[in-house]
Amino acid sequence: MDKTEEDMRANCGVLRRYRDLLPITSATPMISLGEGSTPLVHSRYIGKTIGCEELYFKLEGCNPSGSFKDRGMVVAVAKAMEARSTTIVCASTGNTSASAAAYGAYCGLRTVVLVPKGAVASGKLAQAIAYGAQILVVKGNFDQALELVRELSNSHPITLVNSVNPHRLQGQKTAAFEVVDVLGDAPDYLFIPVGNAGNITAYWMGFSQYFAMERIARRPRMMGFQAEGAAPIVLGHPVEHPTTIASAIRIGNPASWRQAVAARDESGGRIDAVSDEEILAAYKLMASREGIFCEPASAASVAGLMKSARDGLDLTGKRAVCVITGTGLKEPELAAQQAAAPPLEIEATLAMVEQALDLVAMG
Ligand code: AN7
Repeated sequence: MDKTEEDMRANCGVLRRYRDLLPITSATPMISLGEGSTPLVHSRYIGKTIGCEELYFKLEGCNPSGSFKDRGMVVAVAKAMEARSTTIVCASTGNTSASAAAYGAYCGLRTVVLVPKGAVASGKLAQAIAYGAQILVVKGNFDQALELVRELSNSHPITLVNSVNPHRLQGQKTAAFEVVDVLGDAPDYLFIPVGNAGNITAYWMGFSQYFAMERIARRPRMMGFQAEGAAPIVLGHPVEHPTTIASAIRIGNPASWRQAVAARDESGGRIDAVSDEEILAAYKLMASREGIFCEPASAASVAGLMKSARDGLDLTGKRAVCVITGTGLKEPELAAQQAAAPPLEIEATLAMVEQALDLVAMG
């Protein structure tokens, strides 16, 4: 492969790191905000509680805009520039809009984002504002916003950068490459949240490509998790009014539905639902026991892992990877709301600090 060790060390971005495995031509601008090459962290707590010694978290919140979306966005935006497009558009539950706005700003493109009213985490909206995107707040849900941008991009010279743009999934598949490149092989199981179902599709593409290249001897079982109130794939029909605390995956009619079902079936995996209570419990456990502050949608994969173990999935001697799709900093209010009590306020004296900590003065 035409890939230097130096590129790997420098975190040169997804386009350079995996240029031979992506739809890149000599005319593709090799842009990068430093996306990809995210950490794969060994679990020190949750793995033990479920008898899985080799559990890893893929920290996609470490990408430049704080979610996995940057992997696909960098490819979609590079290809848009290659095609001389000057405007990009997306509908989003938040992270896609933050990512599109970041790369749009970096590349000097006009970026338009449609977000469902009152349904996007504050940090994601703040990002789109800061990066200078044109934001349209739609009086409707994500599925309606996606329908609108599909129509818009069909009738105007505007590039749609939702995951229905095939370049998005091409970029996102690189996360599967990285997992294998670090572990030296495919894991036995991949646990992942499912919203619009692009990411589970992309990981399966990535593992399948490495499998075809004989880089891995087998592919992992794909274990996808939707939120109970927004679980169309589990139910087998669209959900008109999806509800869940995990706003990122509040999606009732996933664009990559068929591909996600194929990934599940070809891999011998499952797509199941987890409740908001399970999501919140996993969200808290990840931060307090693993040191990983993720967003609730990301915790759905951890909740799904724990539910699978409770339901009898034996992970002894198995290697499992949980995809942690975005950072908890996107929605700081939620962590504050979940606190048992507000932080203690004290006078600025050592005596007060010692008293508050039940420490006896050393004299
Ligand atoms: C943190 O930003 O759909 O199944 O518009 O932000 O590929 O949709 C976000 C989805 C998981 C689900 N975790 O991934 C959007 C959007 C986080 C997310 C998902 C999303 P897909």
